[in-house]
Amino acid sequence: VNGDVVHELDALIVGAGFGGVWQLKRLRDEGYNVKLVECGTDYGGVWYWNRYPGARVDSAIPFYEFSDPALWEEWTWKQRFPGSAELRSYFSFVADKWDLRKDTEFETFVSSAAWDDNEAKWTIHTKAGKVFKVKYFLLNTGFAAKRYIPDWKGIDSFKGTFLHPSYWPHEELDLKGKRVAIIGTGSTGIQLAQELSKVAGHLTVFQRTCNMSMPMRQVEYNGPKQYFPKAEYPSIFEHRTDSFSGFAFNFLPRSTFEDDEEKRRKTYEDLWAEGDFSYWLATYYDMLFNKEANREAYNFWRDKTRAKINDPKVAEILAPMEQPYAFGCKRISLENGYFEIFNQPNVSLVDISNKGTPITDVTPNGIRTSEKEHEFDYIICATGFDAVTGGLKQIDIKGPSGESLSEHWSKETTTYLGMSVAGFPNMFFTYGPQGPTALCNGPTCAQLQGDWIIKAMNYMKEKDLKKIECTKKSEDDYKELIWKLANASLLPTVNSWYMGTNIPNKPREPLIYLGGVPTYYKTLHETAANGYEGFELS
Ligand code: NA7
Repeated sequence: VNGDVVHELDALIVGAGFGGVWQLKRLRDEGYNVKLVECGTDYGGVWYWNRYPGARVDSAIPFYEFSDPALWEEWTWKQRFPGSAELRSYFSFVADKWDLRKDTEFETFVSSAAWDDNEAKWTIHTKAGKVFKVKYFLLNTGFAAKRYIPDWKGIDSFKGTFLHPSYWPHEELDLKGKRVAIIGTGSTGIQLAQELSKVAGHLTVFQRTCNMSMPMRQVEYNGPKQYFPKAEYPSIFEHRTDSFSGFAFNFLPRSTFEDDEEKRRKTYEDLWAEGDFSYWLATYYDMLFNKEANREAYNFWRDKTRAKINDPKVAEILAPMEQPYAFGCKRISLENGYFEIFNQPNVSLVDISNKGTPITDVTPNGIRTSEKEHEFDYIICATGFDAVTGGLKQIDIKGPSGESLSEHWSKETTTYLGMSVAGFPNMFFTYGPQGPTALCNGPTCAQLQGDWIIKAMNYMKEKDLKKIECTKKSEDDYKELIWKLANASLLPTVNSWYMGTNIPNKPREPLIYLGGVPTYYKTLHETAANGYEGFELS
């Protein structure tokens, strides 16, 4: 290609988080000539980038690790919900154990890819000018590869430090005694606020929408004993695909109002005490689908939460008396004392919703709202990501027609099975649009989808086929299914990254598959059993 050295491979994997690491290990075991490239300098995916104080996974162990016994028999976690640094150590352990480093290239950003129909291969270029020619292009860029910072006027004029948490510096940042602003109260904003409230001279949290965050109930381990005995792990991993969300728990088999008030209260109390995502994903099966059931869940959450907050005005912003949006239809976060920080004298809350005082611009000294200027040394912009599609669209990927993925998805996102796109042969992605992403945890998805992709590649090899591509019809039918599943739930009633509405002008559409892991798993299985139904193989 234009005289460059071309590296020929069976497959190029992009992204060294759970998805990419699993595929590298499995594909190599199956005898493929494969490389993994990653723009960071080490493994970990979101955990490589997210180093802000308090960064922590909110999926419990052992659901947030690989199911390979060679790993879990040896690896012992220190916490039920490990922090970012421990997760990076885990990735290093995995890389050594599976001997991944020799086939991984770091500091390698894939900038473009184009399909050559004559050769039935992808030509892939990196930013540094490296060229790969491969049969399969496997994207594991995750759902949070593209940061989002609103285009407020004046950001460049700010004299202090302005940063997005997923670009937190690798060296420690001394915020002791400083005036710190956090904008955004998603999982990141909440975790950060909990930690920074301990050190900042004054911390101001700017909230646009309240986060219906629930107690995490962290557990510390001082020895080999983990939350579940390791003897149970094989069965736990096997049964992940029986759970709607890929965990140990499932929705209750009864609806909210099948129980009388007393029984319902007891059920809520038990789920609340359990911590984890129980109150969200192990509750009555109709909670995400029925308005009244949802209101009941909200009211319990609201009362529990308000009881933690001293100032009724602050409580009204953090947990309004009147339900502001459907409970659980925006990503729920798990908290460790988040609401109590607002009882501290060094923490304040600013309501930047339309009912309050929205941010108008950033000034040399801080943040101006419709009410006044707030002065800061640090502004931490925890405003999230162009989630799910952003990481894929930022690569210039062109199929045989010359149309780019970004063009293909300009009006709406279409995929088949949340892993492939019509017009983009031999390209698969994991943890992306229209997969069980976000209501399922990363490693479960990485293994489930990764294994299916590898099975498809093996099938192609067995039958001596060159090209696999989903049809436009299967893409259209799948899109209809995605909407049907979403419309049966309350999800489309809420603005969130699940619906693409966190980014101005992004199409409003469900970006996640709401059928649950068991149905998704069954569909994948059936598709494969029927000779990759919905795909054209040639
Ligand atoms: P999220 O969950 O997308 O949260 C972003 C936060 O930033 C959220 O509170 C937003 O308020 C707020 N935001 C975004 N844009 C603006 C503007 N323009 N003005 C004011 N506030 C804004 O990102 P996170 O990084 O916290 O978490 C990402 C995922 O990581 C999370 O869902 C988990 O899966 C793990 P909004 O709610 O939109 O009103």
